[in-house]
Amino acid sequence: KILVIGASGQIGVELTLALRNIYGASNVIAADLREENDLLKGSGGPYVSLDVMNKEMLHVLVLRQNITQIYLLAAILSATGEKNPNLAWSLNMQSLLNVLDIAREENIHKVYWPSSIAVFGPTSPKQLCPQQTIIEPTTVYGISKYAGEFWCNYYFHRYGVDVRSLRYPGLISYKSAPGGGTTDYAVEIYHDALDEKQYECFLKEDTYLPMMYMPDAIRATIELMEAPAEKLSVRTSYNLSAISFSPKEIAESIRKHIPEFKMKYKPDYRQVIADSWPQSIDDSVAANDWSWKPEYDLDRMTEDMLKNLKVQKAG
Ligand code: VAH
Repeated sequence: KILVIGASGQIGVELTLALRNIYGASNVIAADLREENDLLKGSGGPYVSLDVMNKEMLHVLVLRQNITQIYLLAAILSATGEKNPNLAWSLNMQSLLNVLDIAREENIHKVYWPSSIAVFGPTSPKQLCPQQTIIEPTTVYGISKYAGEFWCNYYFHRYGVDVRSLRYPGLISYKSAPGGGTTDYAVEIYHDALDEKQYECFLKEDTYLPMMYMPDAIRATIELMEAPAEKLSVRTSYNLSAISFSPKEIAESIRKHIPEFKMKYKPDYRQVIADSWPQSIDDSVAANDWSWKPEYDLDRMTEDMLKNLKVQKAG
């Protein structure tokens, strides 16, 4: 059985739905502290209330439900993390340590845990940032993700826990709302384009960031988890890349569908976070090790986002 922790979050909803399509709804247990997301209800699989910080409760759940794979998606993201540094550090780190230790004790076959391009800091190369380079994170979220990568590497090499990880770019989705990230503007903008035909952006118009459409991110996750272990040369976390764009460019992409769409810019505290990250990522190691290749570019994503959001908003 597969356990998805953080199943009601932006990635969790989509990953749970994808895993249920592959392995059968009853074999994928969705767990979260929050109440069950409506889309998950519709997919018909089991849902449990779980606080991942309660290690004993998690351990009992793993034993009772015969869990063989764990996807840990619970985390506090970059923007929220800067408002609650201690909570972000303790949740992001302790949840991972709880899962890794239980995986070691119970011989869980596979563990997935996402990292982020947020591990990179101002001293990392801005263009085509490599898999291995100077990495000095300046957000609590980035610090916790980078530290977590080393714990994954440690548990793999010391205890043989098959834990795998991807450094996701900013993820854009319509099925689930993002939660407290610096890249959330790229989701909000589509909703406002349809609802208001205008958007007030909290980043400057030329702020380039590495981004990815959720279907690509979900496929990358499944492909990594299904790759033969011997092909994986990275046990910290793989760079992953798809598209890089600025608020100005995504606005232009939207205008191909909504010509009267207007943008306003009101940068806030998230500008400093965005400026500390690379503008584009080199993911050639993922391409070499497990044949990673993105499928969505900006215009294809915009077309799909607007089409699906229109249907959703029509109710
Ligand atoms: C965030 N969406 O903004 C996340 C992601 C690269 C950004 O890690 O914090």
